[in-house]
Amino acid sequence: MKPIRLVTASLAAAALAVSLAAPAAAAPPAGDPPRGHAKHDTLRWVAPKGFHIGSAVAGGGHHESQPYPDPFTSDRPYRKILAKEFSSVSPENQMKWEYIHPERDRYDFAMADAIVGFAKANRQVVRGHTLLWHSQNPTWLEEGDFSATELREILREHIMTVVGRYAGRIQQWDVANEIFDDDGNLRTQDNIWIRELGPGIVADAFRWAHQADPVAELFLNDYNVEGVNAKSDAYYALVQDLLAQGVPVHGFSAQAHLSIRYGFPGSLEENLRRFDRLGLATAITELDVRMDLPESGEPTEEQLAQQADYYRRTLEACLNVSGCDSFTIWGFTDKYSWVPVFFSGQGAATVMWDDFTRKPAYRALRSTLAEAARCGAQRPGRGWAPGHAPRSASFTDGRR
Ligand code: 9MR
Repeated sequence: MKPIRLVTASLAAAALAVSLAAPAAAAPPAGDPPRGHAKHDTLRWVAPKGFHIGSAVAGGGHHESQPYPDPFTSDRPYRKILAKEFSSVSPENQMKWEYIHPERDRYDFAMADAIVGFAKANRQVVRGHTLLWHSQNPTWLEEGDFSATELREILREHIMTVVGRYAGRIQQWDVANEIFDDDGNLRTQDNIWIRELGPGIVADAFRWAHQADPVAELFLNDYNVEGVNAKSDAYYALVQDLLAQGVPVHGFSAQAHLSIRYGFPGSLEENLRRFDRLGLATAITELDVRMDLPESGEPTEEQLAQQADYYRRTLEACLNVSGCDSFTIWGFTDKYSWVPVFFSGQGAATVMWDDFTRKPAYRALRSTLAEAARCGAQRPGRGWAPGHAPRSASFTDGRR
């Protein structure tokens, strides 16, 4: 079914009229939230059937330098909200090379296993993040003195091991992350794989991942590719080249680390749509909307309203593109956000305050999801469920 076009919340009246004829809000895509929660009041509950609403799972990375214990394993209220609000989870750091493959001959799956187990218990899907990246690689890899043949085998073995371990349990993998710079040039210097092995290694990474898990949807993922620009153009060209070669690439995703300091990327929907037309899935994978904090440290009402508007417009753009059925925010609470750690003087980027109370941005997401469900905007869905082949599994030339 073609999604109902969402333009602004002011369409609520029209949506209400439609809702009289349409069935009530559909059940959550990945099963009911766990018992004991007010499930009707959550994002996953109100979302259109087949549409996955996700969050990053806080742990590793910047959290290790903060004055709190590991959020995912230590913060029970946090875990409860993660379970009840979301139908998809993404390890924020726990599947990155430095955590999952800390020594050449040793993997550490403990944290990743815990997340995949949590997702199963709470009927959530998982987005795997990430396999080929220039950042958060272990020292043994970045500073090792490997020949090209050895490096290629290291990457192949890593992908086969990690993807293979979770085969059938990961809905989408960010296979290649941030491989272009903002001018649309391949990162031939800071990405160890591309530097040492040439651009063809990207195609090989997809081939190995597909071999290790033929049902996972395999993505190219990046930031600053929300709008039509030099960087997203580079992806558009690359992906057509990969598809022409028969490489199993199934999706293109925009991270969407936005700031109200800048204008909203108004061509987001148009951009997602051009990848959709190539037969690819699209997704929003890391949305947050940061702001410059006033001296008081408290955002103004205007800032919060603008932030809510950015969240809503990002969600609407995704809902308006039929193959965009995965929408993930990069953490749901300011308590654990990466933003103040990386951007001095900025923050308040997520949809909940430190104490988990909801901001206007949370309500914007929920009402937009509910409106889409009321309008009958069910996702055509590639029917992903553990063990089920994605629509792309049957692809030969990359077209649906
Ligand atoms: O949120 C992650 C943070 O904890 C890490 O310290 C940081 C290190 O690079 O990575 C953050 O996540 C990034 C993601 O993996 C890729 N896109 C950009 C995200 C924000 O930097």
